[in-house]
Amino acid sequence: MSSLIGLEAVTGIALKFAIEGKLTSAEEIETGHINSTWKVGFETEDGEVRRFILQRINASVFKDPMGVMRNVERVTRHINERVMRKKEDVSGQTLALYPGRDGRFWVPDEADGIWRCYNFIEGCRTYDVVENEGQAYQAARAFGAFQDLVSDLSPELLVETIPGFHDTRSRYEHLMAVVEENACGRVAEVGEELAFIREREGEVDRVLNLLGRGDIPLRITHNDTKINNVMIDEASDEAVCVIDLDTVMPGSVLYDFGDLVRTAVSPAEEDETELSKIVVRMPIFEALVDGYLSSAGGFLNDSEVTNLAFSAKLITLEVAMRFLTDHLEGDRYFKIHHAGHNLERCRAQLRLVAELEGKMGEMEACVLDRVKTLS
Ligand code: ADP
Ligand code: GN1
Ligand code: MG
Repeated sequence: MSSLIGLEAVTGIALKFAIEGKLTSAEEIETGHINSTWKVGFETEDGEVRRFILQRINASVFKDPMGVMRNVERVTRHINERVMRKKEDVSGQTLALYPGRDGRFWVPDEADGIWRCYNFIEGCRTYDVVENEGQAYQAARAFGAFQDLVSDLSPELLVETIPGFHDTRSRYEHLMAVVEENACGRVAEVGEELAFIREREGEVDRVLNLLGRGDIPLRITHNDTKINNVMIDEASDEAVCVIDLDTVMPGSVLYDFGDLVRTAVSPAEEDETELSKIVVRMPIFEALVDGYLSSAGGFLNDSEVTNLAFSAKLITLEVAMRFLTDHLEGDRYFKIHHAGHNLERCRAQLRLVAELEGKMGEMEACVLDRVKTLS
């Protein structure tokens, strides 16, 4: 479902950014579930076409859009400085904000929305489903490298853009409260899903307890590492750049690794309705572990490593709970493309949880095996 923002409004916003040339194209990108994202093209007088991303921050998800912008400014500046100093980025493409004509990195619209402009990462695309092990390795390497790049950024400089974002216990309790309320009368149809989630209640505290005891540290993490948040070079399959930085804030690396597994390991889409298509591809899992350890292996502690496989199950359960909550609350958070979409997404995630449980022993053995080859 495309957003209600029209071409005319986007054109008006585009002209408020300090971009040289004439706007020649504007096309909405509909892969993300949260923001309104447009690809725009500008042509200079000598015929050069440059592309940009214009994005309207979803203000009902991000209650403090200015805080989000401050975080994104800090993170992109920090990464660009580090990459320049160390020449860590082989491709030369990193995410950068473009200023508005008034010098600020955001532009307001008439409905009090906040827009920003990024460089378009050229020659790349995102995938909703990973096609091969090379892509999996590359994506995991890129998210590990991202964690490394922001590891020296002071946590006090970043606001928590969505409080309790990966507080799995709160996510569980909130779902139970929403079930109790049954505001849209949809609870009767989700008995099986609720029973499945309730059976796993004990597991929602595991990473929170590890954090609470100090067994695993709070680090600056991406927090939304789904596979379509990394740009992959179309020709070489190399991961070029991590995007979607709105949730970069202190967290656990486990949620980052887990969410990448959730979105990469199965050959089926996140909203697959033919549940038998949802399976765990072990060669892809191995590639994710290898790629992640290649860039993050140097800083992870033992407890983080031991829980990598489990993290995939935990975050998949968490995301399933979030989709179900949104379905029961009347689809207010995630963009949906048809009625019942969030329930379909929830069911697909729960099937993936079951598949991950079936492979947990194998996945844990794989992590241990790969770690040994590192040392
Ligand atoms: P959302 O928060 O809604 O997921 P994203 O920031 O992930 O928004 O953007 C949605 C999609 O737009 C991405 O999956 C990607 O395909 C595309 N996109 C976003 N930023 C860029 C960029 N700088 N260059 C090229 N494509 C981008
Ligand atoms: C959203 O923004 P996007 O589409 O990359 C969501 C993630 C969920 C994901 C599920 C800010 O990610 O947390 O895991 O959908 N982002 C936010 O697909 O809530
Ligand atoms: Mg995204």
